[in-house]
Amino acid sequence: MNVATTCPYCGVGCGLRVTRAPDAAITVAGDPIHPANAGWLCSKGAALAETLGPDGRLLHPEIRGARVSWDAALDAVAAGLARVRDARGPDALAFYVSGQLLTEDYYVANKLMKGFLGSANIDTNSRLCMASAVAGQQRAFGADAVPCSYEDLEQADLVVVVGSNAAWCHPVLFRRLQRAKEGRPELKVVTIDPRRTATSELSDLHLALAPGTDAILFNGLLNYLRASDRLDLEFLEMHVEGFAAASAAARATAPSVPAVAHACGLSEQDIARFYHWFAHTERVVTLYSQGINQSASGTDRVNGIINCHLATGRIGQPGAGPFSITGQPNAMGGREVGGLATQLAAHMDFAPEAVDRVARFWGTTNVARKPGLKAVDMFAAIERGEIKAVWIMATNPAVSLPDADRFRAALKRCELVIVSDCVRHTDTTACAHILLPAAAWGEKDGTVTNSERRISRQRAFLEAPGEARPDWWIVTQVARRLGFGAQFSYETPADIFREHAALSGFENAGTRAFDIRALADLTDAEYEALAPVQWPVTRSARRGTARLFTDRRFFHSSGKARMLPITPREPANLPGAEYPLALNTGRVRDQWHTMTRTAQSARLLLHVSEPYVEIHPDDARAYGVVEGALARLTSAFGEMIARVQLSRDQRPGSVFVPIHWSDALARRARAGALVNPATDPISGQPEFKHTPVRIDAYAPAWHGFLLTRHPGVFDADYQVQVKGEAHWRYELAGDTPFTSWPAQARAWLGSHGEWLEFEDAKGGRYRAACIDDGRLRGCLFVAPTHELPARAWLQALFAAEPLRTEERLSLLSGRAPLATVAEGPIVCSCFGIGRDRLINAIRRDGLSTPEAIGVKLRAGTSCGSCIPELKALIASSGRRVA
Ligand SMILES: Nc1nc2c(c(=O)[nH]1)N[C@H]1C(S)=C(S)[C@@H](COP(=O)(O)OP(=O)(O)OC[C@H]3O[C@@H](n4cnc5c(=O)[nH]c(N)nc54)[C@H](O)[C@@H]3O)O[C@H]1N2
Ligand SMILES: Nc1nc2c(c(=O)[nH]1)N[C@H]1C(S)=C(S)[C@@H](COP(=O)(O)OP(=O)(O)OC[C@H]3O[C@@H](n4cnc5c(=O)[nH]c(N)nc54)[C@H](O)[C@@H]3O)O[C@H]1N2
Ligand code: SF4
Ligand SMILES: [Mo]
Repeated sequence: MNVATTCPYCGVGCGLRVTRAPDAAITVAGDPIHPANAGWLCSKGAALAETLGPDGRLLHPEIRGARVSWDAALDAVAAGLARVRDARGPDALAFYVSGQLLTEDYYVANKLMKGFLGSANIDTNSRLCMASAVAGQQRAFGADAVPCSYEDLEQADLVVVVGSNAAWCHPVLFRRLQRAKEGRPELKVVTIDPRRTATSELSDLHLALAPGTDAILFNGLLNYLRASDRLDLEFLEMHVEGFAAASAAARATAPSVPAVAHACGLSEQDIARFYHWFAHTERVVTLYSQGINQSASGTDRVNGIINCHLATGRIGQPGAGPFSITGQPNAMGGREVGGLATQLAAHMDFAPEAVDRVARFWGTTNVARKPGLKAVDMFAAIERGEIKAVWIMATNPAVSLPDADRFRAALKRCELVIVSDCVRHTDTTACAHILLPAAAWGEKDGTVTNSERRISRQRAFLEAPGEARPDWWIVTQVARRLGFGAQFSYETPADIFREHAALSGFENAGTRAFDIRALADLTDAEYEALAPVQWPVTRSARRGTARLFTDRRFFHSSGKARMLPITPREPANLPGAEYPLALNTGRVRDQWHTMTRTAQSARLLLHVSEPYVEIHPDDARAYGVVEGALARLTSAFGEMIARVQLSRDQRPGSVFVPIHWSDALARRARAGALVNPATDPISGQPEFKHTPVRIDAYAPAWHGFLLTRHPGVFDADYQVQVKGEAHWRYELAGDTPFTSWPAQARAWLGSHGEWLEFEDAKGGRYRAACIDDGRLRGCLFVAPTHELPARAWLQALFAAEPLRTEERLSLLSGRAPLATVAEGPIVCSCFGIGRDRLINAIRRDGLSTPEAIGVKLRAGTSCGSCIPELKALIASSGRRVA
């Protein structure tokens, strides 16, 4: 078997080749002919085969915890939705869906809610992700259309990466940029991010601006372009409206380089350098992501960027344009079907003629006539009891919403909560009355659209386990039970795709950007074989369209693009006496969101295995927290505990926390609990990057770690579960001491077998290992502080043969009997090469390039995702942190 499909993680949309050996072993490799990645994969893509196991899957429908048949579950969903609609009206219903659904799933969910249930209360986690980019593009271009292609990054002479950690979040795209720069060192890269990241390692200039000041920086740029006569006056005259107002606002709010430097906390020289490069380079791409979008002024920030491209005519040309990169594999597909509550379908809004058109196309009289509630408003309406029934598909809002404790509590009180997921135990499935087992990646068929508008097929290569079924099937079955069988008669994803493509072209005289009508009559075989293609795909552009706006026509009725006057605003709440630091939240390289899939791979957990808070050493000193210890972060909304990591890459005054941990894997480690639910007034996107917080040392009565062959739940106040090779690791801490550690150890690990123990009861220290038939079954190490032995050697013993004598003797020291090379936290996941070993080799052998490291240690020679970190290690191995 050899199947071409698409990666289910980030919006780069890499093509994959999946093969199954005769012994059923699955191998996932990059597809050498997919235009997005040409064979490359990042660490997450390369580890996909490790996440396909049946462990933890939701296998059967359940109602209130009891297994039921599909018929019973689907009847209950349909009856529940109908009951609420009939009693309270359609706006008491809501669907909350996801950019991880396939386009076909998304299309039918949107059609059911907006066309037949008659409410527009269907919103998606893309509200948390891309909504500001969508709104900004609509304001500027008259359509939610991303102008660029990936190759524009390679063809540019200046790439400005703003609010994006692409090295970790879009690794293969970053790799393409890196290779372009290696081939053409004159290609300049500027990164703009309050912290230094793996991405900024590639840059010629890094602007560590004060959080939330991007609009001032770009207004300053617009002003500079005008003052230095670098505008494209002809383009402005012919193709743009709104220049005068935008320019006046820029002048008023960012009058000079010194003023911008002051407001953004940057040096005048750095700003002048950036402005000069931008002004004097024709081929400029500005790549932006969540550092721009996730803000209470995200839409304005997007338009501030687009303004500078419109003012210089740098759009619709090779190597030029403002480029919003999408996060999820099908964030774009969701926007195309109209999955946001603020859109109707196929790039149509709720204007009466659009409602009428869609109603005729769908054969219904019940189309919603006004926008529905945006994600945060939707959950607030659930909290107020106005929404009585919600169906959540392919997203984990109990973790990923801002103010997550509050909205989780709201969900728990909601009358009817239906959750479709492929995983049994998530923080959101814990709130559900009805659970519907969804088929997962590898088991379902359909299409996704990546960041460059490229539609690719996802193809099934596995049987779904248990009774799991594809999302489109589940929605279609419910629609039929609600009496809409004629309009939901689909038998295959291809049926749905054809209808979706036809709607995109329906009465579309070139006024709607999203147009794939040429795909509306694909045969089943053609759909099956569909090659990756960028929309629009029309009769005159059957092979797709790499770049938009090459004809300089935009989608506003004037045909012109629009510049917007931007008045920069500060984040919704600023740090002050009670909460003196700005909390920034984001991603780490090897985990995906709430970890329901990536945490299945022991290898991926080696890179970062525990929630951490990155803080500047000066702030750490001021707030009394130390490297490696635990700290408590508190905001006006909630709290979390995280391991302290000191870094001079962090801008003083702000701290960074990864978003990934949930109650399903940890305790008191959910970043979302702290996040301010303030949203952008236009896009409704929450301000995930700027919540004022306080940090202090968390000093529990005891710290510990436990290693075991079997997962479990332990009574600790702080707890993180980490899957390893042949074992599970638990990082633990507790506010109250146990009366007897030996008894507690036996309660947790089972009392049988041989026990090796050491106890210093007065000193609060305890170490134990239990052994079955010469093999380690578990161990527990406890101390009054965080200073405990490194875990790596003990962990490795679980995968090894029966213990050797010298290993048994060393067990309770936690240290290898013979001096072996210290590994440290893993940097290269492919070959398991750690930081300490790399630093040793860099220093000892004078390695000065990632290639030299690759020759010596192999690190970085497989997927290459760690190359930016290798560069950072080379650069810093002479420097010391703290
Ligand atoms: N490994 C991994 N990759 C992923 C994902 C994942 O979960 N894991 N998720 C995918 C998804 S859905 C998304 S949306 C993307 C997100 O991709 P990115 O947007 O690249 O990722 P983030 O880490 O959320 O944030 C990006 C950067 O914004 C910076 N930032 C914070 N505040 C500001 C500010 O005021 N101004 C500027 N200029 N920058 C600021 C942060 O310091 C951070 O480095 O990643 C996708 N890729
Ligand atoms: N603090 C903070 N919070 C954030 C962000 C941030 O930067 N900071 N970023 C936000 C952003 S950009 C995003 S995109 C969100 C992501 O947040 P979520 O969407 O909540 O995160 P995931 O873990 O991807 O959730 C996907 C769920 O769908 C399930 N699933 C996977 N495949 C399928 C399928 O085919 N069908 C079904 N039915 N289920 C499936 C998974 O098991 C998982 O439970 O987080 C947002 N939250
Ligand atoms: S860059 Fe990595 S996570 Fe993103 S699509 Fe490619 S392989 Fe998947
Ligand atoms: Mo996202």
